[in-house]
Amino acid sequence: MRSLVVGIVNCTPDSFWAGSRRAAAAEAIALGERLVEEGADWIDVGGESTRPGAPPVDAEEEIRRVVPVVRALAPHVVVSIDTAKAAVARAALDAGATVINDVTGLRDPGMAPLTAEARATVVMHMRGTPRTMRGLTDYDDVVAEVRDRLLERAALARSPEVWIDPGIGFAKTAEQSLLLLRHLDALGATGLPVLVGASRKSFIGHALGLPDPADRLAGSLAAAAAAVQRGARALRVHDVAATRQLVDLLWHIDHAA
Ligand code: HH2
Repeated sequence: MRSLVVGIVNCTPDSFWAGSRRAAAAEAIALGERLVEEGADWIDVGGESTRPGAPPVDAEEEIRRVVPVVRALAPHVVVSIDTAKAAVARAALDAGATVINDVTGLRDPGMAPLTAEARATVVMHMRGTPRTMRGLTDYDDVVAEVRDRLLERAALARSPEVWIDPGIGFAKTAEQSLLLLRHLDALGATGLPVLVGASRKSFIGHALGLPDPADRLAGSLAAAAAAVQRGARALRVHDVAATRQLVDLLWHIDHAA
């Protein structure tokens, strides 16, 4: 099966890559439409940055940022709402989103019941909050611990489809993010579909000596290829056109006769 390409629309003034920030709704909608033209299978709309150290955004402000964008895009493409707050997920479902993407793995007690209304839920692994997660990277066996924790959290979701995501860069050192990608097949072995978000993240910068996310496209494509070859069924990316080519060519290679 060809992996899905999930295009990122950040309705924020402070997401970690400047190129992905769209503070005005009209600009965020235009980005989403462009990513659909470039071949995105699904668009992930978020209104709160989760970069290390990011300040929290209250639910009212997050709803103000995402709802007009979800409402405009949802008639044309599958839209997920990237939020940790049940109130925001509620508003996004009402505006047409059909997938919940929760980086905290359904920590808000209101979130699990809401997943029953979504056709799919993405449960991501993280520890702590964006403010505290950099200090929470002690694991005996990061791959096994992430897998086991994801299975526990995924069991709370009520959607017909439940995805798991290792949370690249969330309470992980750069080395741990590389290890999770290297052993991604251990997540796929659970039987749940795996989504990976490695696009332009700092582990690429650490490995290649590229401090500026603007320089990390080729590294992101390498990470995407590694993920697809280890069973990832969806890639959450900023660069849809390039990732679409990558996914499609890998598919052609795998099906060459
Ligand atoms: N990464 C980010 C945000 N949401 N959701 C999932 N499921 N998996 C991820 O890896 C993931 C995610 C961070 O990337 P981005 O949205 O570009 O940055 P920011 O949080 O600064 O807006």
